[in-house]
Amino acid sequence: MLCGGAIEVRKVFTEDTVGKEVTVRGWVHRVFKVGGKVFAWVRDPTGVVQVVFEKSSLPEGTWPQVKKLTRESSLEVRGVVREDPRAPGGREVLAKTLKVYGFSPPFPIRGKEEIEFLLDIRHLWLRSRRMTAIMKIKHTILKALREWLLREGWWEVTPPILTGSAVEGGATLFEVKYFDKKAYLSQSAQLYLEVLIYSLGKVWSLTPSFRAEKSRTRRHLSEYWHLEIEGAWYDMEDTMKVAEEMVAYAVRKVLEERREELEFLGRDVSKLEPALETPYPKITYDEAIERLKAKGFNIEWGDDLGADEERALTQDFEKPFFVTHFPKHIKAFYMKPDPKRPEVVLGYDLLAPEGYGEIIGGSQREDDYDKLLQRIKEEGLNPKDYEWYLDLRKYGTVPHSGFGLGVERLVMWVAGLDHIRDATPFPRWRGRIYP
Ligand code: NSS
Repeated sequence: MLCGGAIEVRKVFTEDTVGKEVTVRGWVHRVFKVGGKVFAWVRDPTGVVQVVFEKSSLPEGTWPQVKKLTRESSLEVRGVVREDPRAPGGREVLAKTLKVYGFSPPFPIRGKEEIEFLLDIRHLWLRSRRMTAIMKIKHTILKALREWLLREGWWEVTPPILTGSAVEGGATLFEVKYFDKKAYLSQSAQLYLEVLIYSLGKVWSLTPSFRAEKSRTRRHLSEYWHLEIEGAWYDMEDTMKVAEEMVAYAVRKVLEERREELEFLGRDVSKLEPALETPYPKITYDEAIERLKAKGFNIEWGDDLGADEERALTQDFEKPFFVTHFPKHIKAFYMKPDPKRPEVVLGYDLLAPEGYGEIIGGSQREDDYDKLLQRIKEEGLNPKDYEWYLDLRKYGTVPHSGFGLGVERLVMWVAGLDHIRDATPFPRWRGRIYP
């Protein structure tokens, strides 16, 4: 039961309501007149039910209101549930009373609108069944990731968003005025999580991360939700296990709890099933380059893998897979070089299949003071800015590893979206910050 005695629309169908009186509340999804009757499909967060209005069943004075009902009018209806095979879901509500909360002028979305227009009226487009389905899938993914981490004993912590230093390189930093100083919006909580492992051991956080990406692509936002973990005593392989188990668990939960939404979106769920089974395949960067050359790519050892290269690699796998041991010079300063092969790092990306590509980036961290200092200098960073970070290697250093997962990237793949913008209600990218 909802507040005020109403029931969720879904329950009209799932509970023993036939012949009984119920109250439902929501918004008019469609309204049409047939014969002397008015039919309204009423939508709430749980579903859509057909409500039938007949003048003779309603109190005096209600009929003029019924005739004024438009799409997106908000209302509460009390009525009797009856079976009718012509109604969606096989049941409908014959209205006995109507309370309108707000009529709606003609709704600007009628279907077939251009994407730019839909983005301009995002605040209204978010009522669509498509966006609702995606937001529910995102909810279930976030819940599952949390559940997994809490079950496995990881501490949730709250790193800052305003920061004094770059994690992932200066090129994509958003600068903000911080009183009379400069500060930056966080690109990653990693450095703070590294601090916290010295007291808590295994930590995670879910925060917005900001990247001033210059180009507009289908998989980059300038603000996204970043789930990051960091574990003391964890080596690279240990965190890869965390990554695959967590992702497999999230996919399982979505398949269990959000099948209806996946189907509504037209997602081929058989494509997700292989991801339930771990471990995920692993290839090295060297092997990735060989595979790409064999596919006709003009690429050399040392080049970074872009979206096209990643997409090509995903053709070889039906589940997420890791690419490991990237060349040191294309990765961040904090990654630990492989002691057996110092030109590559103990770092990895997890790529989602079906062309989606990177959803996770992680590594073992450099835990030696002198080597880290040298890397900071090589990258042209100011060691003064990283003094506190270097201290972690001075006061009882410990081997440790972690990763960051782009929540919208994961949603994009699981829900089968063409563009990352729909994986978040209010997308931001270069040139767009509305609403
Ligand atoms: O740059 S990452 O690859 N890695 C880090 O930020 C590490 N400091 C994380 C860590 O080890 N704690 O970003 C991690 C993930 C990446 O795999 C994507 O899934 C996602 O963050 N990501 C993005 N999602 C959406 N939009 C943009 N621009 C974006 N950039 C990264």
